[in-house]
Amino acid sequence: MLKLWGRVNSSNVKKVRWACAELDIPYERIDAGLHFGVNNTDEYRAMNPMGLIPVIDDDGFVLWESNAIVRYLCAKHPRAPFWPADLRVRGAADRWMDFQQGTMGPALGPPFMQLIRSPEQEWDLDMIRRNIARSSEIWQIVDQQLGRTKWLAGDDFTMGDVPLGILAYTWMELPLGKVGLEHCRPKLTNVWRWYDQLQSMKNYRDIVAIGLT
Ligand SMILES: N[C@@H](CCC(=O)N[C@@H](CS)C(=O)NCC(=O)O)C(=O)O
Repeated sequence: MLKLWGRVNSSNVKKVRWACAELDIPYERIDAGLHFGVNNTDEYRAMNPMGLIPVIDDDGFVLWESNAIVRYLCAKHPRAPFWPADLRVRGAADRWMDFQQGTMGPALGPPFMQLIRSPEQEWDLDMIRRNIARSSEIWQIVDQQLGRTKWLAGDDFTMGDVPLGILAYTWMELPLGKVGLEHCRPKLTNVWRWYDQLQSMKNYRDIVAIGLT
């Protein structure tokens, strides 16, 4: 059976769990990361030299990098429309996955790490302000896309909605009021509509919307 290492509250582990749920892939999960440890052992680093979660072991094939794992699982257990059969739709889905890793994640990750994972006395307010303002701008790009299409890659829910769908939960739940930045989270019509669509999905509620801490 597929093995997955990673704690359930990690946004990158959520991607893999959500994909497994959409594709009906059974798996065994081993808690790892933060207070669970495991990811700093030599054994774990032999699987993933980055020492990060998630990692999967599929019958001896070890893979890390969450978006690569989602694509691997989709290709192995193809199910449209989640893994789009049309290459152009798949390309669009890929684009939004990469956009999460390369653009939204680097903006939203640092303030998340401070506001959720660090004590208040360690907060760097200038960095938080800068990164939240940048995240807000990036959500406007997502909003423009969602003004044109129901889901990020087109008419259907696909793997392309997974990485940003998870960060949408982070964005909506981040306690911006605590640092006087609530105004940086304007009610973007299309993002909010898409977020409602996500919230209406059982897998999203069970796997993603389970709290940030
Ligand atoms: N680019 C990597 C990033 C992985 C990553 O940063 N994982 C975080 C959790 S979301 C981690 O391992 N943090 C250390 C820990 O939990 O101990 C991926 O997408 O898989």
